[in-house]
Amino acid sequence: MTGEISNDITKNETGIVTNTSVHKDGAYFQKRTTSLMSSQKIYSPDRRQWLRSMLLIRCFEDKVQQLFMQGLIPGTTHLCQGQEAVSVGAISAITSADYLTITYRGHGQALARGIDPEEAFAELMGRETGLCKGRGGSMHLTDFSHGLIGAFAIVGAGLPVALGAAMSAKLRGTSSVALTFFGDGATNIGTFHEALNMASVWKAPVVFICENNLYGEYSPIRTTTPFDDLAIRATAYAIPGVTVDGNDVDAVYNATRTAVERARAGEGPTFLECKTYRYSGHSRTDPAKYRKPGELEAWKSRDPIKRLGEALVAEDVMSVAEQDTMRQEVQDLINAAAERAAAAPWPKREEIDRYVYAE
Ligand SMILES: Cc1ncc(C[n+]2csc(CCOP(=O)(O)OP(=O)(O)O)c2C)c(N)n1
Ligand SMILES: [Mg+2]
Repeated sequence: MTGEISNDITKNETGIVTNTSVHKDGAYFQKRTTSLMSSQKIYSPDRRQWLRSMLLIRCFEDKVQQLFMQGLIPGTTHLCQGQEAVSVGAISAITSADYLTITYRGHGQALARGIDPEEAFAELMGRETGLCKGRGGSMHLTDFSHGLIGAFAIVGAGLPVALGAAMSAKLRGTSSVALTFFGDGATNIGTFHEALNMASVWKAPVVFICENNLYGEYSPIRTTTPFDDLAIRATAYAIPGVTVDGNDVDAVYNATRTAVERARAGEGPTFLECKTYRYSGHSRTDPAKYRKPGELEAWKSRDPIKRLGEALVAEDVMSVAEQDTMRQEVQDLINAAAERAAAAPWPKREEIDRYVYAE
């Protein structure tokens, strides 16, 4: 396990890779994948919409950076630029009746779930019109009406909450599932292991989605974790562990779709590892000097937006000119949303602790 850090994976025709060291003959999950993938067409995913959604997240975070530098966003921010395909691909595979938990790096998932960018900006700027009335900020984008039941700054804290939502859905006899997003670093936290164990024993309808971006704060994964492919950890809990190219939105969608169908069919959880990379440092104060020379550039050449854009051109789904128009439309929308949010009122001083606890 020495040498370059790499997230190279080999893709089969479904875009999914099983962890060969776990499933030597590829039998278990490959088999399931093949049989479940056939129903995929029913959903006819709108890949133009995926492109728009990824562009929206990218532009939103460019604007977040600007607003932060202007002193309009208090605290800090954790950007997900480079990781957009995980949010968009996975969330496209669930319905409005499903649940999700996210982390402090959660702008992408919140927007992919349909949160209004203006409400998100207002939340980051601490305004009364924000998603959580400005009391939560960047790390806590939560909206029960979208099934977004929590954004957690405590590493690993979202997994047991998603498991609880999944078990509640199961016990109530609904077909809802829960997705929980977390980072590679979270797989070294106790709650990760407790949640996978319990979910397996109870066959909970939950999908554990790890965004393996190779770093936990300032530490490369090699210095904290004894192997590269985190999907191997699923074997300890007798659930499928699947590794996908997290910069390939089609692959993320397909893998999540399969895992969600498995969960809805009562067959229990899946652990999905999405190999990806964050372009920025851990948070606003991190210049990311610990990266290897050329690493960022190598990942940018596999940019998820660029890749989908090129695929849509190659497949005659969308021209470059149409994509330019879409980018401009998204940019205008983001500029207008940020402007309106910046003009929104602050919470009243005497109400500053309102909404923090249940009333
Ligand atoms: C329980 C806990 N321990 C430590 C921290 C400090 N901390 C914040 S983010 C982070 C790194 C997490 O890395 P990863 O799970 O890979 O997520 P990423 O930031 O890469 O998305 C750490 C250690 C924390 N918030 N919670
Ligand atoms: Mg990480």
